[in-house]
Amino acid sequence: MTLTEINFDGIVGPSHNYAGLSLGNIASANHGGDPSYPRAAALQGIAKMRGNMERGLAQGFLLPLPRPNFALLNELAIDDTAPAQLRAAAWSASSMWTANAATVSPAPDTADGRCHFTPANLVTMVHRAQEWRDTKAQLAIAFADPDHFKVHDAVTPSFGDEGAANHMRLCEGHGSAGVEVFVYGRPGGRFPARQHEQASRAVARLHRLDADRCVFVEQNPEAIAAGAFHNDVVAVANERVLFTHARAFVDQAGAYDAMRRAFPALEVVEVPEDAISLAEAIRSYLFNAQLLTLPSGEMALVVPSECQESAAVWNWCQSMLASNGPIRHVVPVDVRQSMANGGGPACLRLRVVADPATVDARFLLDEAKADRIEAVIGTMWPEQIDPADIGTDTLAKIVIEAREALLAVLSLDSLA
Ligand code: SUG
Repeated sequence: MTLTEINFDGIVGPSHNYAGLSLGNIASANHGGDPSYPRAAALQGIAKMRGNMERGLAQGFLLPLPRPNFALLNELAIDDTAPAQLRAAAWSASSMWTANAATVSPAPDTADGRCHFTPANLVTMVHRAQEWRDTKAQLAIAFADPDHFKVHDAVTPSFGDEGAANHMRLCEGHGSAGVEVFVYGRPGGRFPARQHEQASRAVARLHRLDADRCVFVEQNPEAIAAGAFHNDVVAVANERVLFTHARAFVDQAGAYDAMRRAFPALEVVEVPEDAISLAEAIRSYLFNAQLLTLPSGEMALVVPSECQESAAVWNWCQSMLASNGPIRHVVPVDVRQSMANGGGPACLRLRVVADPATVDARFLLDEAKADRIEAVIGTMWPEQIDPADIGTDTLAKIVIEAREALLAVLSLDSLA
């Protein structure tokens, strides 16, 4: 039994578009109404996955959800008189951001020794709230083995839950017992606080975590107001390391103390405001990075290529590499199509710790399968979607056929 971290990236769906749906997500607001390029977006995602496989890391994927979502269109009686944003909600490809698919507690952390998943209810935004049942259906196939996995329903919808985007795990190694850090926001600020404390606490109980190995910390309301709509826009953890902006939490020192009490080996890599402002951190998405342990044991930070375009951010990365810190590599990747909707490298993946042999192999990636997926994307995914295409029968047909072709190639037709 070899417990390994497997990153499950969302394959960008054929309806990927910019509808400006996420209040508090600055990139989404800035790009609402722009044309989108679903084919390029999906290929950028595959290239990121290939990069991580080349680094020797295990890679899985989750599939686009069915769009347009006719169930949502019917339930809300969405017709031509409905607001444009509501019509667009049923077409959103937002399930590509699989950091929001679920909260995952690996087997070493749970009382029953199984890896637990709770799909995120995502109730704050209608275009995301429609995701969880279809997400759960995929998780139930991918992690079907009841000896190793438990897939729950989403938590009571009245408490907003955004999944792994507001959850971090500290551990000596991925396969050893971890301390799980739940980060929530308090409502009442300029933008919605999407993660409710009681949702986090419910997930910790559902996953049967040891209370002494759970830490609950509050997001800095100033960070949410500046556009950090999820904690993973300003902080990321891997094994002993917490990489964070100095203004991520409402009580920064108190947050470190609480984490250290539960996990004394904690190493904090903190970026001060005078090196990189909160605004610049959010613009560049430096912290929405994949912090990965390479087979050599060294850590690499996979960052969006936008980080190279910010002198402050790139200079800081170079000085970090020159110092003797725990992060030894910084790897820029081009995920610009996703970034324009507020999704960086970290948003695009769900981290699972499991023995790959216990996971349904249809959800695991290798080079040959990546070739097959790329071939479907290259022929079936629309090259461009303009806002006026959303809602048309022509686009609906293309999007449905594209997804079905992908499911067929992966022998996952049961999800059709
Ligand atoms: O929920 N964007 C997503 C981005 C999610 C990023 N995920 C993490 N930080 N883990 C969101 O705000 C934009 C859709 C639009 O505007 O068309 C959107 O849903």
